[in-house]
Amino acid sequence: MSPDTLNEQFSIDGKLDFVTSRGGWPLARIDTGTSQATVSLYGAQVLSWRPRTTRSDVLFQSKNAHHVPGKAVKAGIPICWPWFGPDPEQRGRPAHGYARIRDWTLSAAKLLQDGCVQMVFDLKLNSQDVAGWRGDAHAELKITVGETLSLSLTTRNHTNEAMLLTQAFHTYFSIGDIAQATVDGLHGCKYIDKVNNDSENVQHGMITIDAEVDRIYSGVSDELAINDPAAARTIQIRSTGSNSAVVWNPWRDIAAQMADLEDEDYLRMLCVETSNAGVDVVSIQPGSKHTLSVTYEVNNHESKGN
Ligand code: TA6
Repeated sequence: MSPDTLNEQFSIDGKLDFVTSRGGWPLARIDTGTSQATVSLYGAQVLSWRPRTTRSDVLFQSKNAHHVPGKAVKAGIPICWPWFGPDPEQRGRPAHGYARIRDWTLSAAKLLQDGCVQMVFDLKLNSQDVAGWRGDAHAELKITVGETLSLSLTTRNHTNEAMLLTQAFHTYFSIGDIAQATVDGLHGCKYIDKVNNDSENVQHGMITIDAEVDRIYSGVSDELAINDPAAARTIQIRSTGSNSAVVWNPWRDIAAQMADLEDEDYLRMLCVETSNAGVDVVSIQPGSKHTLSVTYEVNNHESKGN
């Protein structure tokens, strides 16, 4: 659908309109009064979100991001679906699945009573769309923008067999200074350390980042937080439908090798991903569904002297 057609069907006066993105696909621009956001129809990907009360965007966008059909856009909240990580069957299919490299269909957009703008996106995937995939699934993603940002991803299994699903909101947070940032709420959780031959460890205290970090935590509670003193804010992450979380920062060497990151980006980004990953594999029975949800909320630190 072109931005013109989307504007005719879905625009909301002063709150939601559609333009053409850098990659040539439609981009939704949202302004609720309490926050501003952009959402790409390619990937149904929230690219930016900034509540009025906070000084900079909550989400990181790489200046070197690819804006090319078929490639993932390194920005905001890519959706990993229907698998997280490498192709589970090792057949050379894309890492993190297809959702982030497909055009989604916008099926609804509305202004809620509380002033939030909500958009609903759909993606259908079956064996005709994906060579060698025996699945037949429907993903529905509800994005609700306001003072907080919420995403809710429902997967329906239309096959006659159980569907094994791994997935993530692969959220790139913008960080003021990675050296001062911490991730709280994972104390006592087991994690698989991808940087260390997938060894199993237990988290003690909060996470600090001073080297490459690539971990899948299990037994995760439904509330995590990123404390970012340099940006004078804490980002609360509340989830449902998930027992795992991924924490990733590529650090210097890997960032330098990634074409879609600037060399210094590892100092200003951090992925904390609400997921079903690692041992947290979801089995969806025939005709059944699973919903993974997350809400982000920014708490600004009081400035000294207040
Ligand atoms: O979510 C962490 C991770 O799986 C890392 O292992 C790293 O490979 C990263 O994702 C890649 O993300 P990207 O957005 O570059 O595909």
